[in-house]
Amino acid sequence: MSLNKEYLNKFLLATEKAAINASLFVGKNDKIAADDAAVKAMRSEFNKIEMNGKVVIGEGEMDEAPMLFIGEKLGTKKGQSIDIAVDPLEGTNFVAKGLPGAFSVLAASEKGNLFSAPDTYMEKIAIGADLPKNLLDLDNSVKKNIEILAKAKNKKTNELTACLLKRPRHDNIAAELIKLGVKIKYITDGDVSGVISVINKNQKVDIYMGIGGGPEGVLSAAALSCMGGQIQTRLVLDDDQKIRAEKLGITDFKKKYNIDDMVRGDVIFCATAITDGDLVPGVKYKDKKYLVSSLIMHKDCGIIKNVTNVHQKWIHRTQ
Ligand code: VTB
Repeated sequence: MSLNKEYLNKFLLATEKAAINASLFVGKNDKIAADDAAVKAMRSEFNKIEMNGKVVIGEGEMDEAPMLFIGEKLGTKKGQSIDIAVDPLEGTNFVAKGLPGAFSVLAASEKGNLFSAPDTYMEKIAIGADLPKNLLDLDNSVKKNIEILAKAKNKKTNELTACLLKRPRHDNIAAELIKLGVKIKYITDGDVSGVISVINKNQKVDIYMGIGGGPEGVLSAAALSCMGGQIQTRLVLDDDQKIRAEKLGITDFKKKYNIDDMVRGDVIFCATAITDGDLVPGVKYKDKKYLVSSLIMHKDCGIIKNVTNVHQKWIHRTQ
């Protein structure tokens, strides 16, 4: 069964309102207030939607986060049973510092169809559409993966571009890529859009590699599943995190998750920019109105498009 097509616009309102609320904190050097504003607006919109919603990827695990925690029930408790992955503010640093690349994002599926990953690190390797299924493997060396990809794309390795989060933990990967002549596009934060860049024709990125957030991994897998890209991931867990992962039903800590292990069936994906980004422009305030732009997708309806909507001056009052 597909998700009812009316859910797309309803979910879009949740990321739009979260983005508007977070935009009030752009450049104010207050990550926590910005995140809080986004979470509260998103939650309030979710609870107006006729659904039996449940957060499977959220702001933290139960007992750790006040809102939008994994397991939290959302909606009117009538209607379809839906699992929801949220990152109300992806790129808290970007908002705090007034930099491009922040957005509010969610993905929804029918109950049981999204991988509920703990809020830990995750290894990721992602590539675009029209390539043989499960082409690359996290257990291959960087060299082997790059050579396989170059062959499949009928390119030389020095014609490829890889996107990496700029972190010391990726210095080894970067050194290998440089040896192979692969161009590196570094990002400072925001690996959901880093992963999506492999499928965005304007960005000319061939592969995303490295360790980022687990929740962001599932959200980007949902986007790629609508657009035909591929991703393989593996959780990176210390002993405490293994206990948390077990609570979410994960028993094989070394499992490699291909896209079909993380996302099944129909998917709705909404990402609304807060500050300007590679996907869409950020929230603009003009003539007492907010102009908000989003990338929205509904897999079973074949919808992948950018939309811009206008909202009257609106602030979600928290109390
Ligand atoms: C990524 C990225 C996030 O954290 O998950 C990254 O998508 C990984 O964590 O935007 P470290 O910063 O600890 O490396 C963010 O950059 C911030 O949440």
